[in-house]
Amino acid sequence: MVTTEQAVKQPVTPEEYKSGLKPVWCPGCGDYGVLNALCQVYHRLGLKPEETMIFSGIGCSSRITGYLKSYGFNSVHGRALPIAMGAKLARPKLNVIAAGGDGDAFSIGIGHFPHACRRNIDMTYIVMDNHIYGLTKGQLSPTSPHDMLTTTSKFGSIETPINPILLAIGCQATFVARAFSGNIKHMVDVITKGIEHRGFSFIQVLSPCVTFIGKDQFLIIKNLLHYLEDDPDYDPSHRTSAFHVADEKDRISVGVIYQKKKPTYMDQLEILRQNAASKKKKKLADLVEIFRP
Ligand SMILES: Cc1ncc(C[n+]2csc(CCOP(=O)(O)OP(=O)(O)O)c2C)c(N)n1
Ligand code: SF4
Ligand SMILES: [Mg+2]
Repeated sequence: MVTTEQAVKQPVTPEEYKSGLKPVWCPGCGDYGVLNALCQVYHRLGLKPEETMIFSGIGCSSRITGYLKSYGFNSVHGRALPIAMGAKLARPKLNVIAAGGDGDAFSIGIGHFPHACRRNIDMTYIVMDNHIYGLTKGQLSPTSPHDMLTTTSKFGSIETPINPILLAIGCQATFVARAFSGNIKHMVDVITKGIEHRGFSFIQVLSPCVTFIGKDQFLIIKNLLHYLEDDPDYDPSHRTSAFHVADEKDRISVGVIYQKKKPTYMDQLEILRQNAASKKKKKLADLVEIFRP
């Protein structure tokens, strides 16, 4: 979450949030869109580079930390979340983002995801989902569609893919959204809302791999997009509707799919601290009452 004090106008332009290191992503890779969107989000929120931290694992997408001027750490495969959570606990005033790919998040790193969701630490996790392992040259990932041909599923994948949005809602994440790297303006709105959310925000960005899936991936996704903002009746606080939207087969809904107010990990930690310091115990339930919508 960003406080009003932090959101004062800053003279840092979106371009100035870039580190100057030239990305080695393939021309046309969806991850360029995410990098550009993040720079615009920081600019819009008036966050200075020294007020932000970004952590990643390993993968093409995980390289994003090196391309931003904020504090950052390109860590080991699958470990973006625990490192980001630890950093937020140590420096709660800084804005913390964890970022990476579908393999990093849902293969080797999947053990961390449910706990990050249910813990509700005030931070944002952006998964650049291209349905494949890009860096290691096109192997099957946990989000690869059933039947997809990859270097490790030459006759089609026989595994049912993980649905990251269903998983996040099921694991009690308090902000769950989807964006598409082919629409940067919309992605900027979605990531901004995620950072402004008080608690753990998860954003799945559909970010095509033009090299190992092909240029068609952009067009296929674009033709299936449905913008939740265009539906005045959609209520992101309604969990059953969110599950339904997450599980659609004939279209891809983007925007804020689910959002709920809930005390953060730090809010509850503060109550525990107060209880430990005084004999008069305050119940955690009182805090939950404050956040009930
Ligand atoms: C412990 C460990 N196991 C395996 C690897 C090899 N490896 C590097 S990146 C990667 C998968 C990357 O896929 P994804 O997270 O989807 O990122 P993308 O490249 O698609 O953006 C793998 C398996 C590694 N670096 N470390
Ligand atoms: S291999 Fe795919 S994911 Fe990696 S940089 Fe190239 S297009 Fe992007
Ligand atoms: Mg990937």
